[in-house]
Amino acid sequence: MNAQALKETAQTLYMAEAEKREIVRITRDYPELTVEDAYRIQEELVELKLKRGNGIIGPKMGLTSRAKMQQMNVEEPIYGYIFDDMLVPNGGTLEFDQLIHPKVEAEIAFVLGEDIEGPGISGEQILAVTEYFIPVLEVIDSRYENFSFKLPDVIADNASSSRVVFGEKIKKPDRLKLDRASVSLVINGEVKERGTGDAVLGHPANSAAMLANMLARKQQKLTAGSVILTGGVTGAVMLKRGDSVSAHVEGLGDVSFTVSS
Ligand code: OOG
Ligand code: MG
Repeated sequence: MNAQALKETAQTLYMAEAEKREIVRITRDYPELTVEDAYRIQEELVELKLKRGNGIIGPKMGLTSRAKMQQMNVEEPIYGYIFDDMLVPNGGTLEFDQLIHPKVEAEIAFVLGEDIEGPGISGEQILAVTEYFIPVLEVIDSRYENFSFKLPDVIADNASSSRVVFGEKIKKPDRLKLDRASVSLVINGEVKERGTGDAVLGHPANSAAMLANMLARKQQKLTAGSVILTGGVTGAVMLKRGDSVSAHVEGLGDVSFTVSS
């Protein structure tokens, strides 16, 4: 794809989000779109959001668990960015009318006390500099028709990022084994999805490590203080108006929101 087409595609994705409009996936017209070009589109899209005055909360990994890979039929982890205008307060309301076809998933986020620069970073190195864990509900809202995409499409679309709800920031407990921690996603009082931390690449810290290594290709690093989402532990669940949603992460606590009616 040439530079002009990359910019135009980013603009199309940007407008689809702003106007809550589904679009046809890019790979329908550009079946040869590469992962590298898809990240270039994502960078243009990030640039448009920064120009609008939005700030980055932190990077996110996606498609890091088998459940998510199978559900979306994409076999490779990806990354994107969470912006400050995506924040919904814990216990707050998600405005359904602002979104296209939102889904929710339960995740674990990390906050590092030091910058980490790949390549060659391991999960152990991430854990050694982690200051906090946060239980997270991420709302994803692919801009593509029927949430149907291929790997380059979802990368270009900032990994379907839409909204995020953070639970309380928990100072890294000494003995918590996040890979064994159970994670449940509850909607209207019913457990819809359940998993353990090891569903995310064996340990959520491995996801953050992989992100550090992926960012190194662009001479970028994980920075101290930013919130790093490690990817849905379980499959994502479609949201309906009026839903009451919560997630529980063993050892970290709860996070919740309500969908507007
Ligand atoms: C892509 C976003 C994936 C995750 O946690 O796996 C993601 C999608 O499923 O639309 O955020
Ligand atoms: Mg996610």
